[in-house]
Amino acid sequence: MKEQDKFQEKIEQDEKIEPKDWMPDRYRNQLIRMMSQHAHSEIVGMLPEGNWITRAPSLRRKMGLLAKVQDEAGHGMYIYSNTETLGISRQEMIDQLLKGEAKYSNIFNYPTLSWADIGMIGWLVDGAAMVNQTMLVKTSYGPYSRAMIRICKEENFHRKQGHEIVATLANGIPEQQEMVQDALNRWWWPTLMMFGPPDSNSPHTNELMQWKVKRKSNDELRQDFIDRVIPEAHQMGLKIPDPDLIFNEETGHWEIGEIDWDEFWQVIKGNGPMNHERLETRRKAHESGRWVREAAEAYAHKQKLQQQKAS
Ligand code: BYC
Repeated sequence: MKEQDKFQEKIEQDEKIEPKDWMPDRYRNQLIRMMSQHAHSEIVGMLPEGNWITRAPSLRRKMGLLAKVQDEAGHGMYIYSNTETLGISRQEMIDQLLKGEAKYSNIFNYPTLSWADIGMIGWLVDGAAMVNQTMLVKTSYGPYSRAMIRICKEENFHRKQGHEIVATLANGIPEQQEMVQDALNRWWWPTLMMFGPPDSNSPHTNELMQWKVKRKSNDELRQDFIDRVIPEAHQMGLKIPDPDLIFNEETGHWEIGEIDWDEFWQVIKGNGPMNHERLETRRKAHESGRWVREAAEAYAHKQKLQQQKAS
């Protein structure tokens, strides 16, 4: 049986493709694109939240936020390692990010203006990420699928802590209620954009679904999220900032107004409110970590020499 046929049969039988298996170049490159973007999103995603660690309103909230940001770093490292199994080095991926050649999630190019934004990132953004990542647990590439199992467990915890922050503010004094509603107004539409462009304008979806890399399309996942999150918002007394929002009794689904796709394309092209600052921060962090990488390399080299001497 030809390699291509064996590969196709595995996909059809829902067997996982593993790093040493033969795979079409296009499958490999699509995964490198998608997984490296995912890893970069986890790393850049630490910045808007990290911004609030020193200003968290209590020790308990500070500890929760510190742990969450640390988890995101772990997810980034984990997915970079996973992507390395496809034949690209972590250094190459990081260089692409720092040169501004790689994409990362649109959502992290918006500022975190108040403490309520931290609740929104947990409840709304991690909630959206989880809908997408729960689907990716079933992706056809073995290492990515296994990474998603662990990451989803942590993301679920993040979502709960975000929900607790949002619910507390929504139940608070009028100023807190106003602050949390303002945060929802700013994060709602960019969060819906996280699922990617509409299916009719998504160049990669068809191919990725044929290979079972993606199991659901961008619009299907967006709808799953909308149907889940709107009742939660209403339960907390929050208003969805969409004058066209209606519940369709016949289909049982919420229907939203028009998403501003021009804004999405602008943000992912590098023209969002925080794109420049996010990349500058990453570049500085990379530069100031240089001595640590060099010291680790020198230490590893010394260890190797000592082992060679001893044997
Ligand atoms: N942002 O054909 P399409 C997190 C790009 S982080 C930016 O639909 P595809 C968290 C897309 O790359 C979670 N760009 O693509 C971390 C493509 O451009 P290129 C991050 C986007 O791959 C810290 C073009 O638009 N999750 O949870 O079929 C704190 C056409 O798109 C976006 C992942 O990365 C976007 N939102 O579908 C808190 C999940 N959407 O590459 C939380 C893994 C699209 O041709 N990725 N583009 O230049 C995926 O599931 C899929 O790649 C996407 C896009 C659904 C994102």
